[in-house]
Amino acid sequence: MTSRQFPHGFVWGAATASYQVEGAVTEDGRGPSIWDTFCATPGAIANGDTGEVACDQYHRYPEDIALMAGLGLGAYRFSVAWPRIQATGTGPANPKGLDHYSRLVDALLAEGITPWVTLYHWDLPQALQDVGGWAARDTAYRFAEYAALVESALGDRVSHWTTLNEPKVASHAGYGSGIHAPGIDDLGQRMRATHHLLLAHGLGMEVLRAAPGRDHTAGITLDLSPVVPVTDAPADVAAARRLDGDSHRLFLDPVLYGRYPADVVDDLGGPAAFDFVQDGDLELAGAPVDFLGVNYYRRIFVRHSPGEGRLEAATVLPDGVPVTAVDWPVEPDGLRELLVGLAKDHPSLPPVFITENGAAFDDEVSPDGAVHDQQRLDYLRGHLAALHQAVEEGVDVRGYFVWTLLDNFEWAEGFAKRFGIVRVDYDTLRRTPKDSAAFFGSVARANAVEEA
Ligand code: GBH
Repeated sequence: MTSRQFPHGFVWGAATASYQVEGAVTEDGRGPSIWDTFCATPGAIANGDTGEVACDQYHRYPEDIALMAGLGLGAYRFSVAWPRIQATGTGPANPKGLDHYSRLVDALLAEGITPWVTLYHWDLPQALQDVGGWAARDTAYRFAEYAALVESALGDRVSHWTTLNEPKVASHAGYGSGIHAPGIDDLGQRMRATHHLLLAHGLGMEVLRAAPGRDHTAGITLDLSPVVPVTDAPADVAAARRLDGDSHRLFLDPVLYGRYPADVVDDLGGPAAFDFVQDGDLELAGAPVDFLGVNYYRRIFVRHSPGEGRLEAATVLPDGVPVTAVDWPVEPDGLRELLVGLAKDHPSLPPVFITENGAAFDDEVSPDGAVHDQQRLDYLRGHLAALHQAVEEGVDVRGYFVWTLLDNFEWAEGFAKRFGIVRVDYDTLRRTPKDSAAFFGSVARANAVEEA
């Protein structure tokens, strides 16, 4: 048994997202989001599930905060639902929407839990989608106005901000494959959405920086994975480069350097295909961030596959690697590799927070009501040991948020896939901490992980 001690002040928290946990979709003046619309589309979501009730955190947040306090967590990363603040995405703030988050923030602070606010975790007001959504440049300016409303209401008590969660998923799954809201499959719209999300990030950073009398810590969260060619054949290596470029560097380079990567621009049709980029956009997108949020779930193994979409890259599962309930390989060392690689490739990398890491497994409830989720516990232990190795190798990582506090609405997968360290019974909405919750709490309290 080795004890791996994390640096003093390391942040331990749990993460959620508004549409995945809140429910109460018509309450207190909330307008519809693209996810309400998408959930009403036949066949879009497994089992026809919707976020109408979800975990009912909108009402039950005191209980969830008590759970986190009981585990000894120091931070809670949640997102604000834009359509609660502006039902149609424009105009003055809805005071009842702001009040909800203000109460949530106060209740967290009363328990000594630091709120980490994500401004956008995919629930765009439907009214903005009706005029083009993220494919329309205007949405980025609407986002900046919304960010200013949230900042002015919460910024006296909230000092940790993330502009966007995983813009890649918002653009690529929302506008490029259509498996997420708004369900569009169009490369041109996808490219515009990518750009306008990056612009929104830049404008949001500007709002947070300009807020008078505040000293915010602000950044963005990207989903990143090491992309590994299955062989060193040039065709596989090239396919891995294309996929890594399209998924990761297309976002990372604008954020870190204010430019699109040249090879990815070529893959997407050359500079002429980026005619929507205006002077100054990329400077905004690349303005310095205080931290980079990294969501890590898996390694991606790639093989060249002619005919497999534009990228001709197929994601494959290596033999013998265990997988989670959503068929993602369990690759703890991929987290170390990712972080060490980021630090090596980007000497000016800002401090990193792991803003999500976790796994879905088919948990069973024991006759006594307990949930002995040994697989999730092992997943977390392995990833935390790998994270500690990255710290030892010199990567400036300052915190870790488990995905996720509660079993919740897993987007297109509905409620069938459970990522929580706390079980939710969707009939009674009762919460039951799993064994992984006790484990994670012990790590947070000790600021250390025991490696088996
Ligand atoms: C996060 O998305 C979200 O922020 C969160 O809301 C969500 O509940 C959570 O993860 C769990 O899904 O496996 O070949 O499709 C993660 C989305 C998952 C997108 C891994 C990229 C890798 C490529 N990412 N995926 S593949």
